[in-house]
Amino acid sequence: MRSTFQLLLFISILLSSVFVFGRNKTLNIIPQPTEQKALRGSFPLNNSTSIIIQGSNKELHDLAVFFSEKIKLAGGPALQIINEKSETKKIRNAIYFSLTGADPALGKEGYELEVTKKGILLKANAGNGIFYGIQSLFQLMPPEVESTSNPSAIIWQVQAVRIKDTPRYSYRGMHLDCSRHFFPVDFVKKYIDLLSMYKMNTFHWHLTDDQGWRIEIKKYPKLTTIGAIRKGTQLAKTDETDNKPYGGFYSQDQVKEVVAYAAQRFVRVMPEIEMPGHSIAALAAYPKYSCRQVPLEIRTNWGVSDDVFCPGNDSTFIFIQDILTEVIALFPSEYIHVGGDECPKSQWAKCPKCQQRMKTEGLKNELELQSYFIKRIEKFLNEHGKKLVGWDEILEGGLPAQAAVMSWRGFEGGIEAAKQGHDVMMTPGHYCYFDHYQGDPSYEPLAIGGYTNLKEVYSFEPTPAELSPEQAKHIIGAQGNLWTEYIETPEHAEYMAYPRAIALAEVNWSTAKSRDWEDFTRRLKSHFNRLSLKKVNYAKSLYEVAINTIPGKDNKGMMISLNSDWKDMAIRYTLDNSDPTEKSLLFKEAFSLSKTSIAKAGLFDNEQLKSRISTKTILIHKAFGKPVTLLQKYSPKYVGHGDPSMVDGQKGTAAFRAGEWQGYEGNDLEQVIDLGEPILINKISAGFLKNIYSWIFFPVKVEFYISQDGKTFELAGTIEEPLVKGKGVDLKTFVQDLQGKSARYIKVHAVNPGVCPAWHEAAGQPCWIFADEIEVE
Ligand code: TNX
Repeated sequence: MRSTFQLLLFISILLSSVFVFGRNKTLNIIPQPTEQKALRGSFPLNNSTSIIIQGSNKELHDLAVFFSEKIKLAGGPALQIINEKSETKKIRNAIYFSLTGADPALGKEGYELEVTKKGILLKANAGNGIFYGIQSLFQLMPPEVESTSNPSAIIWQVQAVRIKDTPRYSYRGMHLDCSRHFFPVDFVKKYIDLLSMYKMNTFHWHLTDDQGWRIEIKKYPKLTTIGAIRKGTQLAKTDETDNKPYGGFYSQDQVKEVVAYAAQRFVRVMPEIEMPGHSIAALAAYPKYSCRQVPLEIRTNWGVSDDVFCPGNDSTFIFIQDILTEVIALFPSEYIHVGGDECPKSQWAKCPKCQQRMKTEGLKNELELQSYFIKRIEKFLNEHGKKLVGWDEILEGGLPAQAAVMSWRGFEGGIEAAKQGHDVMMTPGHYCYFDHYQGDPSYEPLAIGGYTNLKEVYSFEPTPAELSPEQAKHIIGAQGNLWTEYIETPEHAEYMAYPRAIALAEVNWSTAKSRDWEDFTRRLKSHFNRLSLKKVNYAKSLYEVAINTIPGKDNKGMMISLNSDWKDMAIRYTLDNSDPTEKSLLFKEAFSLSKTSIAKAGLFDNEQLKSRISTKTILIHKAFGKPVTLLQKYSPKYVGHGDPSMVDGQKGTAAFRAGEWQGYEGNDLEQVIDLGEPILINKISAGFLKNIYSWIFFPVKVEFYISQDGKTFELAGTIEEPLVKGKGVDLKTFVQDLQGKSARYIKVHAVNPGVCPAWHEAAGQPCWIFADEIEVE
C-alpha cells in the first residue's frame, strides 16, 4: 500500500516537474529574467490594440512610440497611443505602460510584466525598466518583429507570461575600437541597438589611439585633419603595409546623433580618449605635447609606442583639458574613460622636464609620474561633474581618489581596486576579448590570437569569490571588448561580437544561479533567427564539427572521428571533397580510411545545415597511426594532437594556433617511428611552418635515418635550410628520397636554429620550430 502511494507521489512530482520544465522551454528571453512563468495562450495584436500610457508622461509616450514604430516597421499592426489619467481603468485589448505600482526593490532598471490573453501590463519605477520590459515583449513576439521587410502572414501575438525582472549588475557594457578601424555612424547605431536589445546599458566608444584620432575637436582641428588619417595599414601579421591612406572621424554633430540614439535606448555612451600612452595620432598632429617634440607619424602597424604625452610640460595638460572640455559637453555619461594602459616610461626617464616634475612633486619613479598624470586629469574631470575610468594600469603608482577601474589583464587589478573601495568593471582578456578566436582558427577569419569560445564567455563569473560582500559591491559589472586591429568591416565586427555579446549580456543581467548552458543555447537558437532577420552577421562557430583522427581500438592504428557539442543535431559528411547535404552519410562512430581523402562535415538540424562546413585532408601513408617514440619533447603550449601527432594524417595551415602544429621551443624534434615490419621506403617527408614574426623558424637541418632494429640507425639523408633574414610566413615539406630502401624503423631529427638572430625583434630568445606530419611512402 505504502509503496503504491510512494510511487504515485513520485509520478506526480515527476509529472509536475516535467510540466514546469516544459513550460519554461517555451520562453526564449535572453537575458534570462529573474522570475518568469509562462501562462496559457497569448495576446493578439491588431489595428485596434492600443498602448495606454499613464498620465501625460513624455518619457512613457516616447517609449510607446518606440515600441509601436518597431512593430509597424516590421509590418505589424499600427498601435494607437492613448494618454490615460486613471490608473485603474480596465485593460481591454490594450498594452498598459505604467510608472506606478512596481516593486521598489526592482530599482530603476527592473520591471514587472504581465501578458494575458486579455491584455498587457508593464510596470516599472523608471523609463529604463519600461524599456527593458519592451525588449522582453519583443522577444515574446514572433522573430519577424526584427525584420524590416514587411513579412506577410505573421500572426502578431505576444506569449502570455508573468515576469519580475531586475539586473544583477548596474554596468553592462560593450566596447568598440573605432581607431584601428573606423566604423560608420549607421553601424555604430546598429551596434548600440543590438546592445540595448540584450539589456546592456553602456557603449564604450574607443575614439583615439596610435592609429587614428576619430572625434572632431573644434579647438584643435589638426587632430582630425592630420590625426585621423594614416598612410597605410599593416597587412595581416607581417611587417608590410598596404600603403593606402586610411581615415575617418566623427563630427561633433554625428557624435550628438549617436548619443541621442543611444539615450533613446537607455544606453550611455562612454567615450575613451587615450592618455598618456596610445596617443601617437594626437602627437602626430601636435608633436609639442610629446617629450621628444619631434615630428611623428601615425602608426600604420599595431603595437605600443614609446612616444607618449609629456607630463613634464604644463601645456600638455592644458591641451588635454581643452579636448576634454569639448568631450564633456558632448557626452552626458558620468564616466569618461582616459585609457591609461600600456604607457612605456622610457621617454619620461630621459626627459628633463619630466624629471623636473618628479622632483617638484616628490615622485619616486615614473610609475608615480603616470599616477600624477591620471590624478591631475581626474581632478579636472571631477570639477566638471565627471568620474574618471581607466584600464587597470592606473593602479600603478596609486589610484586617483574616485576613479573606476576596468580590469583587463585578468582579475587582479579589479580585485585590488575593489579592495581599495573603487568601482570596477570586469573585462578580463580570457573571457571578454571578442577579438580572440571563437572557433577552430583554420576556419575562422584571421584574429589577433587567443581563444574565447561562446561557452567560456557564458561561464564567466565577474565577481571574484575572494572579495568580502562589502568589497564585492564594487564589482559593478562586466564588459566585452572589440579591438579592431584585424577587424576591418562592420560585418566582421558583428561576426566577432555575436553571439558572444549575448552570452555576456546574460552574465551581466541574470543571477549566477540561473545560468544554464543547455538552456541558454536552446534559447539562443531562436535568437539566431531574429539576428538573421535583423541582418546581423553572427558567427556560427559554436556549431562547428571537429574532424579528427583518434587512436583505434586497442591503440592500433587511427580512426576518423567527427565531433560536435550538439547531441540533438546530426553530423553528415563526405569523403570526396563535395559539400555535405542533408542526404550525405550520417556520422555514427569513428571509422577507418584506406586512402588519403578530403573529409567534409557539417551539422544538420532537421535537414538544415546549421554550421560552416569543416574540411580536413586526412593523409593515409605507411606511417599513419604507427607507434612513435619521442626522443625530445614538444612544448606544452603547442602540443598538436599529442604524442601521435606526427603520424595522425593531419596537416596544418598557416593558422599556427589551430592545434595541428606541434611546437618545439628552443629544442629539436626527434622522433622514431616503428613501421611494424621491414618495408620498402621510397620517400620520407616532414612538414614544417615558418612564421618569423611569431618567432617560428624552419629547422636549419633535417636528418632522416633508417634502422632494422630500432637501435642502430643509418643516416639516409640530410636537408639543410639556411636561415635567411626576412619576416615571411611559409609552409614547407622537407622530402628525402630513399629509392626503395628497406627498413622497419625511421627516425627524423629536425634541428632548431637555437636563438632568434640579431636582426630579429626577439634576438637571443629561443626559436620555435613547428611540425605537422612525418609521411612515409
Ligand atoms: C591591449 S586592452 C590593448 C589594446 C589592444 C588589445 C588587443 C588594452 C587596454 N590595450 O590597445 O587593441 O590589447 O587585444
